[in-house]
Amino acid sequence: MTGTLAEKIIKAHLVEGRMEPGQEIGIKVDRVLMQDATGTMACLEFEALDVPKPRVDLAIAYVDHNILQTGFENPDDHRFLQSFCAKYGMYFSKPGNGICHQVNLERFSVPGQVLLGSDSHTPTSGGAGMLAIGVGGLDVAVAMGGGAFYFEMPKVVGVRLTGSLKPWVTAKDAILEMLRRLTVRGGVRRIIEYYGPGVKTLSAPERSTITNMGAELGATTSIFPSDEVTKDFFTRQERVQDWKPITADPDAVYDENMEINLGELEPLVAAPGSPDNIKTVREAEGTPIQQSCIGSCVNSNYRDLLITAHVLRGKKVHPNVSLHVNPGSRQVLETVAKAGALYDIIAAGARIIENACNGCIGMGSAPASNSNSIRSYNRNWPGRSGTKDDHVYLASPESCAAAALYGEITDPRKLGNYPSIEWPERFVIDDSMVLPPSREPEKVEVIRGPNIKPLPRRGPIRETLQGEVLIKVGDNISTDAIMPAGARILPLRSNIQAISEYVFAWTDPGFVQRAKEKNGGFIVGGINYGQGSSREHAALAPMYLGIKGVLAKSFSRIHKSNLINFGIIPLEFVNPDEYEKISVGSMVKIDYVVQTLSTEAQTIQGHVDNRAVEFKLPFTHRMRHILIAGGLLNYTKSK
Ligand code: MIC
Ligand code: SF4
Repeated sequence: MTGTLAEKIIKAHLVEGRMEPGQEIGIKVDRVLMQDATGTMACLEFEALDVPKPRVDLAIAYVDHNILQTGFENPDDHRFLQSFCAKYGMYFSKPGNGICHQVNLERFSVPGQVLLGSDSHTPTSGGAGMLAIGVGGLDVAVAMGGGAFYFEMPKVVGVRLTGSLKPWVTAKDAILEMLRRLTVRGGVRRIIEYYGPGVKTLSAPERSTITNMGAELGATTSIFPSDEVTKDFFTRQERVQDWKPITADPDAVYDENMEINLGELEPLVAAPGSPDNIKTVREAEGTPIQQSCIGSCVNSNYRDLLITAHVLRGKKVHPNVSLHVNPGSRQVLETVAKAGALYDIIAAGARIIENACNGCIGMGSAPASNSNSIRSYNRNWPGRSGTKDDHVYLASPESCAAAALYGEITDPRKLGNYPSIEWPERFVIDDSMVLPPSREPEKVEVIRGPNIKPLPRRGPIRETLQGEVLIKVGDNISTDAIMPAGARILPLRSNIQAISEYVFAWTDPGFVQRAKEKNGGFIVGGINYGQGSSREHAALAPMYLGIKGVLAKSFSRIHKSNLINFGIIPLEFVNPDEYEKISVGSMVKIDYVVQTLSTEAQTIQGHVDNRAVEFKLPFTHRMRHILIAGGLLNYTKSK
């Protein structure tokens, strides 16, 4: 593999390791981002590292998730973050300025640079040629402190794009097609790199729709080249000085190859349950819809809203449908308002929601019980919307707008002429809601509200790990299932003791009580355990409850790192059939843990109900020592 775009960027940032798939490498990070729901912890973690200010070119915290202010918790978090940023050399994007990924793409993406963000959709900036990776907050804190970011060198998958999208078929349909082909675990340990003649037919925001939802493939990141189309976007953002061209070498060799002819795609939907549950819109046509939501970090750019306005112009939303529109950023909202298109959306009867995550993470906009909601969002795991028996379909803004008008899933190609959307000559440029760090940090006091509790810590790992299996779950369990979000739980992100009461709340309401009674224990999972978000609370809260290890068939990348970062050992069965033999209440005992981790041993033998069971130890030298130290914070401090 030589000369892919991803490889070039990694090579230019490499500080340690060999760039061979599966080998651990360390890369220098140029920029970091955090959002409020993961950021308060990341800030507390940065504070614990005792580094006075960021050792990266730019560190920024956005407020976009914990937006509903139904009590003091969220505004206290906003105030904490604002004062923390002022004191510790970070930029702060105020609530109301927009969703981190959209704003970052607009104002802070830089082609060829490395971005690390404490949110799984950080790869959105990959649409502008950035190598942008989503990780847990602690990895961001360490990178911000000047540490390299360590990860397994992924395979690079080259996706050759040819042709161009037909009317009413969109970038969202292209990434849904990728999900149809690869499923939610097809991207694990892979970077998805797009190239080929079809690339130039997609604008930077459309490319970002595709790289954003690479997170749903489980990919480490996704990236597009930076070309004249990217330059055009940067020019309209009045940031052409930040632009530079960067592409793969013409003779680049990819580890794996795919091809998509954009001209052959048709409108698709992800049916309820999982983002890879793909059907054509034609197949789903006629499904009655009670709610339609257009927005979230994957599809809330200027183009998305202008198309929505075009579809709705002069018409009314169907009487049975509630249409929610959340623009991606204040820039999008202002530019759409200036273009007059906001009027069409309002006049049609849409509910304009704040420029933030909102319904995407169950922060409002929950659908009615047992009803169908079609959303231009990126995730539809059961219950994520805030309603337990939800039925969420994921589709393009075009398909969502069509459904809003007709009250049922409707092929948008029936809507007539497809408008050609002109980008504004200049977007509305106003960075006044991004506050720079204080020039007199010594005078700034970090303000902590009563819900902001100190970071819990775990001591070094024990030589013998033993306890009961407290829960057994299936394949593709998302972090939303492990540590649910939503309007009631999300405000507890700065208080681990309080939020730990909700671990597996919807999957198994007895879990927390059991964990407390048994003094901790083990979790058993299937394939791709912990897919989805970067939330380290899905490791931190189980750690608080005394979870010692997770035994699974395989793990998602970010969650596996988060478990290691908080001293919980992720163990894969050597023989996946062992999964069947384990049940809740099984006794697990693993001896010589430290001794074995101190060697390069690839397996460890444990006992489950006195039966010998082998587990893989696919850990690098560094991961072993993080585990022995009881987590990344202890490890980093000891260095
Ligand atoms: C999500 O989409 O699930 C989130 C909420 O943005 C998470 C981050 C979090 O849980 O705070 C993510 O994607 O990483
Ligand atoms: Fe926010 Fe949803 Fe994007 Fe996560 S996926 S960052 S909750 S808009």
